[in-house]
Amino acid sequence: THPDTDLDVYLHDADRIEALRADVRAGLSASPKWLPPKYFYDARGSELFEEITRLPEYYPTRAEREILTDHAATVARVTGAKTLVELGSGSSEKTRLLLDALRDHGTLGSFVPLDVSAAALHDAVGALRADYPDLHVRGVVADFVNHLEVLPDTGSRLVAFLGGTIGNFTPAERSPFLTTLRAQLSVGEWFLLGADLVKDPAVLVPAYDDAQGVTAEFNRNVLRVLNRELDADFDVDAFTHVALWDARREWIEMRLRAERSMTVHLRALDLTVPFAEGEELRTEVSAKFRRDGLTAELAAAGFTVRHWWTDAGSRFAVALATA
Ligand code: AVJ
Repeated sequence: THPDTDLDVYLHDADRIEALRADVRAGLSASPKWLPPKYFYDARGSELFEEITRLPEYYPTRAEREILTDHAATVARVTGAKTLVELGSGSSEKTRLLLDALRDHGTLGSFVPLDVSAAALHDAVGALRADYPDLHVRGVVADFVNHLEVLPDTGSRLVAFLGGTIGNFTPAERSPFLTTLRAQLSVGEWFLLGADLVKDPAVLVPAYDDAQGVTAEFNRNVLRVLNRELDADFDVDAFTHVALWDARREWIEMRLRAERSMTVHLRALDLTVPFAEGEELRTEVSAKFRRDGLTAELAAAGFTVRHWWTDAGSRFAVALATA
């Protein structure tokens, strides 16, 4: 465990490893095989993701930053939030646009970044405290799927869930997530949601299959995580990166394709996993949204969308909804 007095820890290393073991056993025993995307983000994976956000093909980060730059002041005025909670905060880089606007508006008292990574949070909290000396910053180490009930109740909250991470849920997972989040909030509190939009696959697919191969490295990194954490022997170079657009389900799927038949051992799980030549392991779903569909899903969970903003290219949307 990270010995850190700056953080409230709800997700302990023992729970994290137990969840990893259960998820990997379930996913690699299934047909077709799958792994949850949350295990991409070890130190190397987080660095690779930061690199992805700067790629010419990966538009979501820039599009969302454009929206927040244009509308953060409106978010501050409309919500008058005293507490900003950010789910899956990572480096909290774009969040500074919101913090600045809420500070200028004069209502903000505290910021609560919530993330599974204690290391990332520790660094983010340190930097934020230095840059926002009047702000109360408290990091929460938690999993936003399992620990929503630990959101601090300091009143007049704005919960931000940015970056399009909502797309990592399947539709069946989104509904309980949104309903649970809504149940934690009081009427009049706010939810700010960043979502990537359905668009031409000629734009979507390269965003997940860039020319420099950074996304391919990010994808393969999950096998390195399993090798380290579960004493596995994946031959990482024997897997190639696949990104495809599922037009019916309107999501991008990332997969790892076994280029030869092989048997992988995960010694910590006492699990042996055969791969056929050409077999594909699903590592991520990144769903893309339409305004009507997402507004209806939010309404079904008890949220009312008050604002819907897009970037100039209509590639990405930020919705501001009230409980
Ligand atoms: C962090 C989940 C929003 O789905 O676009 C980037 C992760 N995967 N490139 C996304 C990701 C491949 C990203 N999210």
